[in-house]
Amino acid sequence: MKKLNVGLVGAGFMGKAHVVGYSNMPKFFWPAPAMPVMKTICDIVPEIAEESRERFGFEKSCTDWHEIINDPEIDVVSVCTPNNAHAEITIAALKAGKHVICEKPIAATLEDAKAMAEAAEEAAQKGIISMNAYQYRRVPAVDLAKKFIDEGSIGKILNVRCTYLQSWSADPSSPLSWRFQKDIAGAGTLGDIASHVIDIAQYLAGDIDEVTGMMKTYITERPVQEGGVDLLGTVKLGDNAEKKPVDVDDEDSFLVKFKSGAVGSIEATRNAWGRNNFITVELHGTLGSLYFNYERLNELQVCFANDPDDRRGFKTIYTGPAHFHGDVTWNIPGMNIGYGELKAIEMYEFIKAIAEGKQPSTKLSVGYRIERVCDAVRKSAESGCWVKVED
Ligand code: SOE
Repeated sequence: MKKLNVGLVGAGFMGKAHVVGYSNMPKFFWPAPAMPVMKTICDIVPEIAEESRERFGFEKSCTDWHEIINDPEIDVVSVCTPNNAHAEITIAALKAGKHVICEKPIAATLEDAKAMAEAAEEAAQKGIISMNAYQYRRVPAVDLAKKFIDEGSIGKILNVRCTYLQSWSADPSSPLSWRFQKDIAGAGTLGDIASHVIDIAQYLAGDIDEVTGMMKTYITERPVQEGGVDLLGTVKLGDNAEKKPVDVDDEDSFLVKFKSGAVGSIEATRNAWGRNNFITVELHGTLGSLYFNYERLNELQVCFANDPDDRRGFKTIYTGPAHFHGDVTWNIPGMNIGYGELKAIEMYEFIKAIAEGKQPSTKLSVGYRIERVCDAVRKSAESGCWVKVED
């Protein structure tokens, strides 16, 4: 079986998620399209780099990502750094002939996103695969929703209502990590999580054409955090810690018009107590409705207009062996999958794309279009007007 040597940059939360994906992929998908080999892990903090090498089973560690790009033995690069480093690393890796999976949002600026999509296009001509890690469209229940839509089971889509609500930054004493700094993250909630539901909305209902919305920052300063670790609100730094300003959005609410004529809304916040990974998508069509909530990710609710009046209502389909990759995960319905299995599915799609020489569905141009939707939301929040998404 062909082996692919992996170089991973950024050993934080998403670095761990990629390792879980690579190492579990062959356990589910066998024979695997190719075998990922954990070759080199890079983190700018030397202790984290070395600890992660041991913990995640890499052969080597380093603190300078150029070592990975310049290593002829590396076939695949995982970019799991904060957003402002995505472009430089991804473009260098693609130019060096490596296949790349880059975390979302694609970049911290629209210019970087464009440059990355162009570099991906150029590399694709030479058979290089690249992918943006928008994994939630690969949840089996979301895949099933897509199937219902493509089969015409809910008719013409009229309305798409999405939310992505989390609570981890609701406490003002949680730290000012890079996720609250515009020069590193590019955006707050908009790039971090609204981007995920923009992806799902466009995947299910086609391109968004125009938006109008609001962006709001409630917690305008946070305690400074040392060390660069992505604490995601798990640590409270207390009232006496030095505070610095937050210069990104906490909350975004916007209305959308799709090219198809459908309309809808998207709301996102990381400050909603009680909502943890509350990704919801509800679609109403001329023949029925679909509803998905990630907090119950093994379920899809469906309602069909043609059911008799006295029987019509939402019913719940539990995903399992009969659904997307369910034949290889767990073979009894109701055993369910979670975030770890989802990352294995994502890595399967990536490694299969490399083995077959076909770009995956979330190629970098998809990430670039999501950025253009985000840019339109930003402009609309400033002007108070409807803004067209750049084509
Ligand atoms: C934090 O909001 C975060 O880790 C996001 O960055 C991820 O994209 C999301 O999947 C989970 O939450």
